[in-house]
Order: sequence, then C-alpha cells, then structure tokens
Amino acid sequence: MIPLPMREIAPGAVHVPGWLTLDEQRHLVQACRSWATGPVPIRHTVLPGGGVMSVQTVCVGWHWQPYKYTRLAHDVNGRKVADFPDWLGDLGRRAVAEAYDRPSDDYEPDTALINFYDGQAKMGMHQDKDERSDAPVVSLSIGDTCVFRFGNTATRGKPYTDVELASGDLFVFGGPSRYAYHGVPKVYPGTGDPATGLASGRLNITMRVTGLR
Ligand code: MD3
Ligand code: FE
Repeated sequence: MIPLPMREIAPGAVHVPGWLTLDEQRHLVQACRSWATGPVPIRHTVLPGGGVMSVQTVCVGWHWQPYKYTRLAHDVNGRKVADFPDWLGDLGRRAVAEAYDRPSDDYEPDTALINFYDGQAKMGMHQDKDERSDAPVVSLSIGDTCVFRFGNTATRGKPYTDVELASGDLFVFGGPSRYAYHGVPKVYPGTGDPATGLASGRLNITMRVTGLR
C-alpha cells in the first residue's frame, strides 16, 4: 500500500490522506457515539420543504438546522447541544496548520457537525453558507470510504472533481473553496476498518466557525 500525498484539489481545498492515527479515530468514534445519545440525539434532519436527509446528524457547540444555527435544538427535543470541547478545537488548529503549512492560533472553531452515513446515505450538492465567517472548514472522515464530489462556486453541476475519502483523511476548505458546491454521491459499504470502533458506515466530522455569540 502506497500512501497518497497531500493534494490541493482547488485553491484552498487541501486533501491530506491518512492524517488521523488509528488511536485518534477511535477516540473520535467514542466521542461521536456519546454525542449521538444526547443531550440532543442524532437524527435525520428534516428540510424546510419536508424532505428528510438520508444522513443522520448531531451537533456540538451550536445546533445546525437548515438554514441556521441555534443554541437549542428546537427541531429535536429543545435541549442545548453538548459543549464544543477544547481538545477538538486543538485538533482543528493542528489540521489547518498542517494542511496550509501556516500558523493557525487564530483558528477558533466553535461548532462541529457530525454526519453518519449508512450504506444507502448520500448528500446532495450544496453550499455551506449558514456561517457568518469565511474561516476554513475542517473535515475528518472515519469508517467506510466514500466518493466526495467537489464542485465550483457558481452551479450545482459541472465542472466538479470526484475524490475518494477514506478513514483517517483530512480535508480543509478555505479561501475560494469555502463556498464551493459539494456532496457525497456514494459510500462503499464494508470498506472501513472495524478497529476504529465503527463496525459499519461512515462518520464525517466538520469543524466550523459560526461567527455567532
Ligand atoms: C466544502 N459534509 O456537513 S465533508 C456538510 O462528508 C458536508 O458529510 C460532507 O458537506 C460529508 O456540510 C462533506 C467535506 C466538506 C464539508 C464542508 C464544506 C466540504 C466543504 C464546506 C465548504 C466547502
Ligand atoms: Fe457541506
């Protein structure tokens, strides 16, 4: 097995394959499992038009629902989401420093969205525009490999680049890539290493700066 090198997919979009150690992946899986149980349990987000996302999501720091962030999960059980832990912010700063090869002391993510994909789940092409900050988004993948589709800032369609994201991969989206359309058209069941603690499916953890207070 030859490890893939770090790659800049587009300006500000940097893919770092195999960035997390197995121990870090195990720790993240444990933390996500605990957040998934409460205070706000993981759920399929319901879209304003009535559609239900196939992905299941739980948040820390701020609760995301389309198209806003709130402290209380009004669309689930009305409770306040778990605090954003300091160790996760430290991991986010290390991710930005290593992907961009620059100091990152000024990067202070205050929310994380944890997405769980079973074998059938997908995420359609969308932009992330609910944050009031253009700070980078840090994405960590654990479990089954997926196809990640990275598009352009103008349209949902072509041109786009398909990239496989595997367990342990880091992706940082900043600069002009922060507002690019992106999605997950496919997950490959059975491709993850159960030693992460995740027997099946895919976890994606994104850290963001909401710009809210
Ligand atoms: C590019 N998640 O949570 S991660 C999302 O794998 C989301 O669960 C996908 O899209 C997932 O919003 C893709 C990669 C990603 C995340 C956030 C971005 C790419 C991004 C924000 C801006 C630009
Ligand atoms: Fe997104």
